[in-house]
Amino acid sequence: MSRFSSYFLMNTDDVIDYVKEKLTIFREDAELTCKEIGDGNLNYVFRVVDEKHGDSVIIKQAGHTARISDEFKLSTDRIRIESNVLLLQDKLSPGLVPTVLLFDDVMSSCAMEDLSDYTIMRTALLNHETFPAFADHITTFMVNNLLLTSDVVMEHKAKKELVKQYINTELCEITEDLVYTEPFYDNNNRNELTPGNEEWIKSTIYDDEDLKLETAKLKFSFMNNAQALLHGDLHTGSIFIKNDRTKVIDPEFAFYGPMGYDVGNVIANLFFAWANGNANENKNFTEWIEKTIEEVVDQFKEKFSYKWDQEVTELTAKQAGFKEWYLDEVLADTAAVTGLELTRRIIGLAKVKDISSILDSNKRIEAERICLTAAIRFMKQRSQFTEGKDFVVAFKEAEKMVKGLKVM
Ligand code: SR1
Ligand code: MG
Repeated sequence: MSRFSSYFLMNTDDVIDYVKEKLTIFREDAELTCKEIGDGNLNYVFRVVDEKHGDSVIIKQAGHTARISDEFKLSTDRIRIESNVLLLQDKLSPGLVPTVLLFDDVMSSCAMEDLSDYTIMRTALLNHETFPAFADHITTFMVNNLLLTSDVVMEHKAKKELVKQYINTELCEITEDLVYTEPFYDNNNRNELTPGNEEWIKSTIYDDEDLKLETAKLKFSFMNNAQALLHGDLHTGSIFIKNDRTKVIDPEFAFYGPMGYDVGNVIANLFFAWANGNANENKNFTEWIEKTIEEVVDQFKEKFSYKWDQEVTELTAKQAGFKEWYLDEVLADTAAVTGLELTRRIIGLAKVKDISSILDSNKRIEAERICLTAAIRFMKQRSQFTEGKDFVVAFKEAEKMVKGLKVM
């Protein structure tokens, strides 16, 4: 009987036996080695290499708790969601996700293409590398996956079937707590404030009752607006990149939610890269980030509008003015989520290296205040962000305010 007919958490030796039993990609005389390479918050990721011929594969396995903390008890169903979403995204946006080779319901694991000739985008951005094709790739990914899974295009009963398949109770709860709730309230023990920034955050965020009203509205929109099948965690740690190629990984938080959730995550994480570049006084890099943010928003709008005209099937959505109204709503959500992500990564439990690796305390405090000052505006004034430059201008005004300069 197979060692893998009932679930257990594998170590590197188990994974070598596992790939020998489950996959046919390695040659007879392969000399397999395995390393655990995961650095995410939830799962275990193994890279298996045939040292003799150079073939390789990734095995990802879900445990019953999150890697970041045992406090999060999680269903291993997230691997089913991730595998199926990757297969679907590969059809909707070919070439922009890794190939899935196997999904194993018993071991809660999947096998996929090894992307080790790529770099995790957050790591590359921490080295201030630039990627001219990124805006084009990520906007194609988002437009295709979001628009083509929405009621604008899909037959509505088929879409509701997908909504059912991608109910993601526990991972949505993580987002509801870590993104939409905890960062705004001073009464939980998971927030971690940077020393020296506590009082400023208390008066600027925790004490802002109007802001909390807006984040309550946004939380209910996240929970109730089943607009499209989201990636659900589209930060720069979920993207593998090299000069001319981009691959989006890790859609385990996928579910039907508001489209702006994905777009806003991309924008916010580019702003984090900007904050790191700014703290390290790399103007070429920050200018590239600003240009890229503008391109992401503007190319998203342009491609969305073009694809809408090609693909729309719903009669009422063809009504003059509806597309423009719909896109404005998506952009308002995008702005709001940009603000939410900027806030939660600074105040909440799950930090980003772009900020936490700024070792000079004054520079880190300044970077956090710039991000949070802009974040408040993105959330409260979300309907005012209709073009790429609106995002960049608001962020640069926040920078000037924090640095004590007059805003024009
Ligand atoms: C407990 S998980 C913390 C964060 O890691 C994931 O990548 C998501 O962003 C989540 O919010
Ligand atoms: Mg992840």
